[in-house]
Amino acid sequence: MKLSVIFSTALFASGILAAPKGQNGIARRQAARNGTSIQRVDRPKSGNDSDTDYSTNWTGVFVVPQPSVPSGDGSGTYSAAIWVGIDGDTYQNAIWQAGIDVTATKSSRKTTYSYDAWYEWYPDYAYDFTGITIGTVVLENETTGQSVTTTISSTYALGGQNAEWIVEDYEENGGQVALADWGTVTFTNTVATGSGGTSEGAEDSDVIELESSSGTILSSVTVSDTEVIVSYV
Ligand SMILES: *[C@@H]1O[C@H](CO)[C@@H](O)[C@H](O)[C@H]1NC(C)=O
Ligand SMILES: *[C@@H]1O[C@H](CO)[C@@H](O)[C@H](O)[C@H]1NC(C)=O
Ligand SMILES: *[C@@H]1O[C@H](CO)[C@@H](O)[C@H](O)[C@H]1NC(C)=O
Ligand SMILES: CC(=O)N[C@H]1CO[C@H](CO)[C@@H](O)[C@@H]1O
Repeated sequence: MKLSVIFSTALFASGILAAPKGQNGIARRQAARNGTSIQRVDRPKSGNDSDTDYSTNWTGVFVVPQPSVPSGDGSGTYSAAIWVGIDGDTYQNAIWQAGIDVTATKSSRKTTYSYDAWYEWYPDYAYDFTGITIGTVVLENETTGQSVTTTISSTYALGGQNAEWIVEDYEENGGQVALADWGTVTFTNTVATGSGGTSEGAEDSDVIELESSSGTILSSVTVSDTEVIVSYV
């Protein structure tokens, strides 16, 4: 995932803004606007700088890293903030900044990751962006301990109204696939935590059985607090 933070158009060629020492903030920002104090990263005349992106309108584009718990450290929450900004080093009356917090939360069983995007015009507080939703999925083969993690973002914020445990006769090429006998699938640890921090088990869930177009019931579902068991019948 790449996150780009755009402060203004066509002013800064790179994320590196070098302030001449000894000027006050406004003169320094004017000088920066005039292009006289920007430490520019120029397109290389020869050679191949494949690590640098060039843009006339974007600054501060970075690839969001996956944070990890420092080796040897135990359970807990570990975070870092990554941001770009204007002022705040030599000029301390205001900072205009935006970025993300990356967090790794380690428990005895697993480590989860989360990302929050925010902006702050110091001395005001930092505000979270609500328009961007970032979702992380971790799939782990518990036999081998191998896992894959993917994080994507969307401007379609989730409503947070449902948590689902599903066996589906899915669609492909415009029609439902021929349904396999899946035997019995047991979803364990069926707990969902909402934005308010309250956790709900599956016991009071709505159960939806799978029914063929001719009216045959093809599934049998039982739910408890911590399990959803879906059998083919
Ligand atoms: C910026 O440019 C304007 C007009 O080109 C000039 O009047 C001004 O003095 C410049 N400011 C600085 C800080 O260089
Ligand atoms: C630059 O280097 C990258 C990988 O090192 C290569 O894929 C790319 O083709 C090179 N581009 C040019 C213009 O040489
Ligand atoms: C999980 O790992 C085991 C052992 O290597 C393998 O047999 C199995 O196919 C893996 N399961 C999945 C869903 O990849
Ligand atoms: C609004 C605008 O011009 N956006 C462009 C900024 O630059 C990037 C890449 O350099 C383009 O992809 C955007 O279209």
